[in-house]
Amino acid sequence: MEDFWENIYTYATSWVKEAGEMIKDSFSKELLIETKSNPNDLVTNMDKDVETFLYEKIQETFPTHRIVGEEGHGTDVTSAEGVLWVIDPIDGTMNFVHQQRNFAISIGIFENGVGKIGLIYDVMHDELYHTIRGNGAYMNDIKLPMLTESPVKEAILSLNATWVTDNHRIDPAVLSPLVKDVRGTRSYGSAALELAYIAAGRLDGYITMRLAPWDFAGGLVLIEEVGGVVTNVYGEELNILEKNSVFAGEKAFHKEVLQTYINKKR
Ligand code: 2AM
Ligand code: CA
Ligand code: CA
Ligand code: CA
Repeated sequence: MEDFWENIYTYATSWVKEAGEMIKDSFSKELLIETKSNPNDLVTNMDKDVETFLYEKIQETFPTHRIVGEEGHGTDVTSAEGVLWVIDPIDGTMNFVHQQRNFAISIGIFENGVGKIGLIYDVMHDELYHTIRGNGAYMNDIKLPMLTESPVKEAILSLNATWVTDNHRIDPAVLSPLVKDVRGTRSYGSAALELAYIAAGRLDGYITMRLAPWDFAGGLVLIEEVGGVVTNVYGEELNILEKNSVFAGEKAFHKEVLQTYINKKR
């Protein structure tokens, strides 16, 4: 069984690196930028090209595997049975377009809904966060230690300012006391990188009210491998085929936040 996942992992990492090169090469060419659900929801030709590249490689090499991607592949996938790849070709497209950094390629590979491989590639820093379930998590060659307890008052929380201003997904009064009590807040604009940073111990938690499976699939496997927790914002298990709120974090921090801040206000 080990060899089975190692083989998939070896292909996946080489394709992700190759895709990273495609993205870097694209900076010298003209980028086509379009909008999706609203004027701030961007997509480029590179998002589509990278997804197609990965899709074709997986199809060719592992014809029985199923693939879900942000840019249109796998809209017919309704069950997590078998081996399922959940792909975000560029996570943080706004950063990609405006900053040419702070974006990532994210892949989570699941077997019957259980996370087996997590890959998040920070292309511009050439930092690959990777894990095969049960074998430890790494950033490039550096093994990531198990997460250590972080009380709220010493924690760094990642969240988008939207969730403590008027919005239609959560009462700002729920999260604003938490924002006041933590040591600091950050917002990087790439859910995948925010999740990778939790796995690397650089952030203690990340809260967002709406993510798609491809935003959290790779990060979920990485965080679980270092003893962290990934649920929805109310502490409930995530479904790998559905959009959800996401609350990822170090275990003690996650528990304290649910008990003291979120569940009290429900
Ligand atoms: P994306 O860049 O792949 O679209 C930005 O805060 C984070 O939220 C990114 O990880 C972004 O992923 C994700 N996101 C999810 N849905 C979004 C949407 N409708 N518009 C912009 N960003 C979205
Ligand atoms: Ca997008
Ligand atoms: Ca995304
Ligand atoms: Ca994306």
